Amino acid sequence: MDLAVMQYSVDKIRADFPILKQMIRKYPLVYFDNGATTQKPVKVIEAVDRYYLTINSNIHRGVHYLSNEATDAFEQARKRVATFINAPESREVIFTKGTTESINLVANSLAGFLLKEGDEVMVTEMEHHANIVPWQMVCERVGAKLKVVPISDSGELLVESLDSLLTERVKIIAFAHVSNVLGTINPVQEICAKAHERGILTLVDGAQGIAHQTVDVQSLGCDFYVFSGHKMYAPMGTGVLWGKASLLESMPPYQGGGEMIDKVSFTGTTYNVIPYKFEAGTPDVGGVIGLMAAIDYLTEIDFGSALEYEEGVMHYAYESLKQIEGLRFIGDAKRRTGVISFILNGAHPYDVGSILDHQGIAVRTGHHCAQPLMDRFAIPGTVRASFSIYNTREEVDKLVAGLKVAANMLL
Ligand code: C6P
Repeated sequence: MDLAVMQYSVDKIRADFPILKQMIRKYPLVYFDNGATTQKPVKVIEAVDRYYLTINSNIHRGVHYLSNEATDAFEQARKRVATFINAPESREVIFTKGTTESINLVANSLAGFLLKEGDEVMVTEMEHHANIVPWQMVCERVGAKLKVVPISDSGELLVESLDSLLTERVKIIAFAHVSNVLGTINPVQEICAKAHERGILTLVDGAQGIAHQTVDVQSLGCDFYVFSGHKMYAPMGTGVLWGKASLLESMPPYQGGGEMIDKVSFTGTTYNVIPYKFEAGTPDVGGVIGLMAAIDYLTEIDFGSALEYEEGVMHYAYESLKQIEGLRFIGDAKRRTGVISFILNGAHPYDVGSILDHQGIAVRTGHHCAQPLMDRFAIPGTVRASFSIYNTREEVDKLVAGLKVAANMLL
């Protein structure tokens, strides 16, 4: 362990997240639902507050002082995101409402540009609905087919199956960086290389990757990388689509409206340059400024050390949960991060989650918006503990004790 990680003070980090000090049902809050959304540090909340208290104004439109200040801050945020994910150019960063909107944007835009009848779109068995349904919808519209990459019992993609699955009909493969149920880290570079050898586009759903990995879109080698701000300590309603400039430039817009146009007349409209072509209407300016503050916060605390610390807590949880009789992990990939899913044999995940909630412990239960994955394992759902840079080993001990209470009551 290097010095920076040894010096990582989780108490100091926790003090930045006042929500964690709460008592829930007379117990100190234990928050293990970070995969759904992370809590926000004071610096992010203050940045959003400051925006509304001092420079709230619409952007790219005004000549007045406030509008210029807000525009500058918004465009500064775009640069900050570009640096955070090592994008070659900040105009490749498009602000959206979140991962879901980013995927819908790419799917719908490609439907008017690349996808034709008889083509295929490839997703995987471990995808979130947000990376299945938009593709299904556009496939239906253009007469293309959705194909699925299978996974193993341990929850790893059968990457070798790509050699036969990636035929010349496949136009894009869209897959998760990290599974929101299994925690599996997919071999992004290898998949992208296989796809690109065959001229196939790649979209990486980084919703669960962005807060648990340092992301470098150039070294990952994908064409599109999408994520949500709210899963990386930023406000809800913020998200990013990163795409290669050459692709974004050739793609048609997704939504029409203000800001995305160059010239409008009743006989026709020409479109703005990227990124604005894909940012129709007034964006969540305050939220995007909050996203910039989240990136600044992660940089300040040394994100790399924070991630190493978090991995330690997750591994401790994995080893501790193993000791619980009747607990079965769903997903046992060699490379994993962020989440641990399990079932307590015979008990419904919802009942387990409710008993934990009565002890102040927040986990997520259910299908996690991944019903095809639940079908793959023939289960109705799982209990999922998802981790963050502010969780502690003491909290893991509480989770284990809470699960023992649940097991006593339910089994
Ligand atoms: N998963 C969870 O697992 P939005 O709602 O647009 O911010 O993110 C959608 C999404 C897309 N892909 C993956 C891999 C995801 O995990 C998610 C969101 C949350 O708890 C909510 S279902």
